[in-house]
Amino acid sequence: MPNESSSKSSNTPAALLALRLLDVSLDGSVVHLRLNRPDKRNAINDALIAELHTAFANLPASARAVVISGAGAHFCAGLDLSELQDRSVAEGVLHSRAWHAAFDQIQYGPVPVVVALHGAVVGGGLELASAAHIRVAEDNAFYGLPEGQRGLFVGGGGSARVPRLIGVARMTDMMLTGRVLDAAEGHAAGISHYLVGAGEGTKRALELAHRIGANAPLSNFAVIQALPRIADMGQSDGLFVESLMAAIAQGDEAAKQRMRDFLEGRGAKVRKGS
Ligand code: 1HE
Repeated sequence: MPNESSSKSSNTPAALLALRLLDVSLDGSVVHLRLNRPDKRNAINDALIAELHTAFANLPASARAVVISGAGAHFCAGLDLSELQDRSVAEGVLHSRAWHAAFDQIQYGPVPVVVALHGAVVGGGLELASAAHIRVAEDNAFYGLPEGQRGLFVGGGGSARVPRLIGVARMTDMMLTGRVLDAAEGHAAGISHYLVGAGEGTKRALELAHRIGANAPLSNFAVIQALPRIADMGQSDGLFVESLMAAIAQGDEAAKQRMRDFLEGRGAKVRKGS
């Protein structure tokens, strides 16, 4: 369960305390990062991308999971359009690569990431959400890819990650027509794993993060690092890597202890509805 008192404790690394556009709090072993530019609807400028990168490169050793949420009425309005105007083609490529580097830190960082979505989850905001491992959406969330309307293309990993959630055909429709999915449509399409009431997203995300954080760290590592890579491989290669990963995970003392716990009646049973 989440701790009653979230805090910036003395365990918070100095690099995280220095962040300005990300509000950082520790909830026990869960690090909560809140996008904190509500007056700009949490639009992602260069500074915020750099802070996301810094945050994920400097998680405390005690971290078992991360929650990302957004301050104000919207999760994220995507790319900060005010920074785009004077960029050359070469600068544009490097800008996109900086987003890739930051979001790769999220997807392939040390611990699972749960994102709490509400209001606008658009453009780069949807790209950010798709880099997380678990998505909780409030029923006021909506999803759009207005890049087509703005004369842009996705540049934050969206063309690689979003089709893996909703398929190339749905993403094509969103980008060509500007179609906006509401929370229920986004849930049915595969964007969110959990759909909750307004104002309940962060609480549910923290609960899930604590539940995830209670797993053996090596199992979580295998799920976030090995599973997506195996899914991208041919079957024969994938099965070989699966065998290696399975043997590594089950050889770990944490796994052995958990198996003993179950066999000696201390482990939780698998129950419907859990
Ligand atoms: C912004 C941005 C932004 C708001 N960049 N400043 N993203 C978009 O095309 C989405 C553009 N934004 C919107 O459609 C709306 O702002 C929202 C639906 C998100 C929210 O609407 P609302 O009525 O609550 O807020 P607002 O009045 O539109 O905006 C409040 C302020 O935030 C205002 O600034 P102000 O100085 O006049 O108060 C807006 O200009 C500012 N703001 N969104 C800059 N995006 C790696 S490639 C990724 C490519 C993309 O992400 S393209 C999609 C960009």
